[in-house]
Amino acid sequence: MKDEKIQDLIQKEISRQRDGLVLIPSENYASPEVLAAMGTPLSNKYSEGYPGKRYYGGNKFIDEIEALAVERAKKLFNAEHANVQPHSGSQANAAVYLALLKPGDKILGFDLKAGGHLTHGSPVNFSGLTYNFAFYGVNPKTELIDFSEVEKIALEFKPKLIIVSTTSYSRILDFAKFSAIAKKVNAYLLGDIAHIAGLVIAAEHPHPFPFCDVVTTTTHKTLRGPRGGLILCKEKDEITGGSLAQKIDKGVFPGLQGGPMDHIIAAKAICFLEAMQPAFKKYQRQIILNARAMAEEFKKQGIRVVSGGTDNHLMVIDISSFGVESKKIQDGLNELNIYVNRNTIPNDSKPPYNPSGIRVGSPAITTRGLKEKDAALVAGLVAEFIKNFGDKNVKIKIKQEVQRLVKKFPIYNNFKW
Ligand code: DSN
Repeated sequence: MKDEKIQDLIQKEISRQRDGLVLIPSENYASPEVLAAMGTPLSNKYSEGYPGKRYYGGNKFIDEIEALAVERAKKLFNAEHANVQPHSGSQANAAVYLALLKPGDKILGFDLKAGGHLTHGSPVNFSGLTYNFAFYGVNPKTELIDFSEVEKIALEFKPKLIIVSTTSYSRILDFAKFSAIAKKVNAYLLGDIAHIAGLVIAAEHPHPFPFCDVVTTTTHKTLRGPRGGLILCKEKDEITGGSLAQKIDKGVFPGLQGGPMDHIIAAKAICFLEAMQPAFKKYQRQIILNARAMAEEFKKQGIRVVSGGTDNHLMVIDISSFGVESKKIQDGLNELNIYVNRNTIPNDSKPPYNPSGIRVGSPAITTRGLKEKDAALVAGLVAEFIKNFGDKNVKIKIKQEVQRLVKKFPIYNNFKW
C-alpha cells in the first residue's frame, strides 16, 4: 500500500485479532473467501433497484450476484422472500419500520436493559424518536421473558408491531408464544435474529418462520459472513392482504438506502454457501457446547450468570458483588488480549456506561477451534481476573495462558495482507 500509515494500522489490527481471545458474542472471524469478495472492484458499481430493474447500466453480473445471494438466503432460512441489500442490522430494522408503519405508530419492543437493541426503541435512537414504543422486560426473579407480562402489555398498548430479539438475552426466544400474542392484537411480528442466525440455520435454536412475518439479521455474527444486514419475510402481508415482500423491498430501496454495496452482497452469497455446509452445523453445535461450558465454569468460580445459564452463544455475568467497575474489568482484560464488553444486567442499578455485567460469548473462539475444555479454561481466566483484580502475578499468568491458547488455536495464519 502507498498509504503506509493505514497499511500499518490494518496490519496491527489483524495482529490484534490473531493474538487475542475474542469473547464479544457479536464478533467473529469471516473466512478468507468472504474477506476477499469485500475487497473487489464490485465496490465501484452503482446498482440502485433490484435484479432486472436497475436505474444504471452495466449491471449484468451484479444482477446475477444479487439473484444468487437472494436464492441462497431464501433456501438457507426457508424464507419466501429475501432482501440482501441492507447495509447493516440497524438499516434492516429501519427499513422494516418504514415499510410497515407510519411515524408515531406503536411498537412493542424488548427493553434494551433486559437484552434488546438500540433500534428497538431506545429514546436516543431514530426508532424511539420516530415511533411510539412500549417495552417488555424480564421477570426480576427468573430473569426470563414473562409471557403473561408481554401479553398484558400488548393487550393494553395495542401495538402495530411486536419485536422478538436478543443482544444479551441468553435464553431461547419462543417465537410461537410471541406469535400467539401478536395475533391477539393483530400486530406484525418481527424477529431480529442478528445474534442467533447461525444457531437458527443449524436448528440449534427454534426457527422464527412461520411465526414471524418479517425476520431481520446481520450477516457477521454467528453467521460468520461480511458486515451487513438481511431481511427475510413472508410473501403475503397477512394483516392487510397485500404483498409484504414488495413493501419490504420498497422500504429498503428507495425508502431507506440508495445504491447497494455489491461487494458485500457477493460476500453475503459466499457466506450463505458456507452456512449450507455440514461443517457449519457442527460449528454451531460447538458454539452452544462451549457457551454452556463457560457458564458452568463461571458458576463454579462463584460468579453469577444472569438467568442461571445459557441456551445460546452468550451469557451475561453479574460482577456487582466484586466491588470493581465493569469498565475497569473490560479495560484490564483488553491489556491481556481478552476482549469482552460490559453490559447491563436486568434491573441494573448502575448506568449503561458502567453497568454491573460483562457479556461473554463463544462464537469467535469456537471459530478458532476451541472445544468445551478450552472454553471453560478461558472462562476460568476471566473469573480469576475478576476475583483477583489488580494482582500482578495473576495478570502475568493469564497473559501467558492467552499466548499459549492463541498459538494452539491459530486464526488467519496464512492470511496475507
Ligand atoms: N452491537 C451489536 C452487539 O454487540 O450485540 C448489536 O448490534
